[in-house]
Amino acid sequence: MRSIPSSGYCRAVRAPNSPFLGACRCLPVERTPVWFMRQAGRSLPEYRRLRGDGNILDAIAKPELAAELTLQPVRRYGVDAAILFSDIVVPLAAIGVGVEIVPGRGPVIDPPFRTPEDLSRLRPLEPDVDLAHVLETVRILTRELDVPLIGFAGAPFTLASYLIEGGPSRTFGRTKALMYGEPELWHQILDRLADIALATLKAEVEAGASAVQLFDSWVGVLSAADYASFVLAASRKVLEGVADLGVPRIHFGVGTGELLGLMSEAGADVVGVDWRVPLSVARGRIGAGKAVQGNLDPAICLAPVGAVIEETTKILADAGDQPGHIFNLGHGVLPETDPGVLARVVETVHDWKPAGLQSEAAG
Ligand code: 1CP
Repeated sequence: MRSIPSSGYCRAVRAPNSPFLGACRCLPVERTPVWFMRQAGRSLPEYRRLRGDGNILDAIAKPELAAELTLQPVRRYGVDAAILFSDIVVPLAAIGVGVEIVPGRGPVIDPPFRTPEDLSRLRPLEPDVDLAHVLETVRILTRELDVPLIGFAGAPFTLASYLIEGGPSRTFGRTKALMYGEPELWHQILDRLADIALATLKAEVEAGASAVQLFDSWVGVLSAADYASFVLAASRKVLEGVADLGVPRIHFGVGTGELLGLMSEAGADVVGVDWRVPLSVARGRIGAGKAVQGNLDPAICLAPVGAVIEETTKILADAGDQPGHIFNLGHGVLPETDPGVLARVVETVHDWKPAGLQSEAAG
C-alpha cells in the first residue's frame, strides 16, 4: 500500500494511513472505505436511549453528549470515518435566525425570508463565539477518535431553500420564485450563506476535523442551466475557500445526476452520488482525478439482508478497481433501518478485494 503523507490533511488523525483520506485523494488504499450519511440517529437503539425526547438543537449544544452520539456508530459499525453530530441549520440558529427542528418534519424557520429586509438577519458568523459548543465537540472527538472526523456545512442553495420556504418543501416553489423574480436579492442571500458555510468549515478544520462535506441535499430540483446561473458561484466560494486548508472536500446532493459535472467544477475533491446514476457513469460526468462517494439506495437497506449484500457487491464491482471510491449510501440512513444490516454492508465492503487494488497493495 502506498502511504499517505502524514502532514496536512492527516494532521489531526491518529491513523495516518486512513483508507478514507487516501481514497478521497484517489490514492490506492488497502480496502474500500465506508461510512454512512446519518449513521448516527434514530436507527440506533443506543441513540434513542441517550437522546430521549429532548430537542436535537439542545443535544447538539452539549459537547460531551454530541461527541458520544458521534462515536456510537463508529464503535458499532467500525466505519472508516465519523461525521460530527450537528445539523446544517446550527450556524443559522447561532446567528439568531429563528430555527426550530420539529420532530417528524425537520427545520422550520419562523418567519421565513421574503423581502430585502430579511437579508439583515444573516449577519456574519463568528465561529469562536457562535459555534463555541460545536468546536468543543470537534476538539473532544479529535482526541477520542482513531478514524478521521468529517466536519460539514449546509450549501448556500439548500440553506436558502429552508429560509425562503420556512421549512422542508416538495416543490421549492417560493425558492424558485425568488430566484427568478428577484435575482439580485437571491445572489445576495446565497453570498451571505456562502460566507457562513465557509466560516463554519474553516473553524471545524482548525478545531481538528480531517475532511469536510458540503451538503447541497436539495439542489437536484434545479436544471443544469439554473445551477450554473444561480448556485455555482456561491458553492465554489465555499469549496475554494477551504482549498488551502489541505483537507479533502466532499460535495453531495440528492437527484443531482444532471449536475454532477457542475458540482465537480465547483471545486470538490470527492463528489457524492445518489442511487440514480451508476458510479461508472458518474465517474465520466465528474471527470478524472476526483473520487466518488456512494451510492447504495437507503431504501434497499430495508430489504432482506441477502438482497442488500447483492446490491452492495454490484456497487463495489461497478466502482471498478481504479482508486477513489468511498462507499456510502445515496442519501441518509432511514430511521427504520436494522443496524444489523448496515453492519453486514460494512463487512462486505471491507472484505472486497478488487484484483487491481490487490496487486497495488502488494507492490
Ligand atoms: O432528533 C432527531 O433525531 C431528528 C433527526 C435529525 C438528526 C439525527 C435531524 C433533523 N438532524 C440530525 C443530525 C444531522 N443532520 C447530522 C448528523 C448525524 C449523522 O449524519 O450521523 C447531519 C450530517 C445532518 C445534516 C442535515 N440536516 C442535512 C444534510 C444531510 C441530508 O440528510 O441531506 C439536512 C438536509 C438537514 C436538515 C434536517 N435536519 C433534521 C431533518 C429531519 C432534516 C431534513 C428535513 C427535510 O426533509 O428537509
